[in-house]
Amino acid sequence: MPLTKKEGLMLKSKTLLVVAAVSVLFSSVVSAQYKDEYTVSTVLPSAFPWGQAADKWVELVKERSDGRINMKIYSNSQLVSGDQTKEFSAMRSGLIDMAVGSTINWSPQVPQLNLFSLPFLMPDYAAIDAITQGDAGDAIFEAIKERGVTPLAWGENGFRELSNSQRVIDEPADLDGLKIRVVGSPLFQDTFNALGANPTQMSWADAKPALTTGAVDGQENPLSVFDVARIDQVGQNYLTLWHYMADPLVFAVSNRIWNQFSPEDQALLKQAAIDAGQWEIEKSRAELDETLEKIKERGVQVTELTDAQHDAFVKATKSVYDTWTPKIGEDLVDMAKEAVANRSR
Ligand code: X2X
Repeated sequence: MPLTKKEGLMLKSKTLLVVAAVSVLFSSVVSAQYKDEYTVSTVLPSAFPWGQAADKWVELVKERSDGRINMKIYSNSQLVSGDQTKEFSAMRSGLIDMAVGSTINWSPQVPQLNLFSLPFLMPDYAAIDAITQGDAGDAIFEAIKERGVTPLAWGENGFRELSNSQRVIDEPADLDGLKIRVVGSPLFQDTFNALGANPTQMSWADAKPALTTGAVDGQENPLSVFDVARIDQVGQNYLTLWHYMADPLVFAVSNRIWNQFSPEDQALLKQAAIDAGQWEIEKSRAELDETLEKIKERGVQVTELTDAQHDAFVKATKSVYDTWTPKIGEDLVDMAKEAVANRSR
């Protein structure tokens, strides 16, 4: 039976609707398809344990997915023009897919991450592990997730030691008036102000030039960073092993990207991150003694603190806890302190 003009029009518009619906469906399927390559941001490249942690993750994921999931590392914070404190926001907004990042660099966006920067909270590696592997670590991962990024595993940058170009530092008074490069949240300003120093917030990209020209007198970084970046070559002749804090690394994926992976691939990405993190933590801890020897051989004067000297630094920085515990969260700080007190050694 031939269609009336009205029926014909209705059919046409229905067909159009179906076509439109199918194309919407199709494009959403297409957008949920995996990318050819995922960007992975790091600050430090492959010469450092940090970069090696990212390399390992990429390698394991490629291998275990039979080449279906490919990730490419962009080091030196290049995806955020060198400003490492923007890495977390860039991941959240979808500009960066994944990262292996330091708790220091993400602390401006995730206040809970300042926990690790509380001076002298963690006396040894067992203390770091007690926090990251326990309830406090879980609470921190939840806080990261709530802010738009899915954390998968922990890695390690290391205990941060203090270097400078001017003098031996073995008591707070030695820091008086020294210009110290710091990065991350204002917590570091508070710590170094409490010690009488003159802290300046600066990216890693700007740090070495500033040390070279003498714009700053000192800096703090793990021994591996001091060694590989050859910080001794820019006049940093004095190194104090004060272990005042350590920054764990976090392997993470932007939530938007995470939700596009199948549950099986999410599990694959996570297990690979856990394995890469464990591998890197063990490796970087095992290399430490040798690294310190190398640094000493280059003529850097290394100072170890007696218990009394150490206590003087602890005492001088107590005020940082008063200011920052409310910002980090009283419960989280208590949980972490308890984990440290009950750690197995
Ligand atoms: O900038 C630093 O000091 C570094 C490389 O250790 C971090 O990204 C926190």
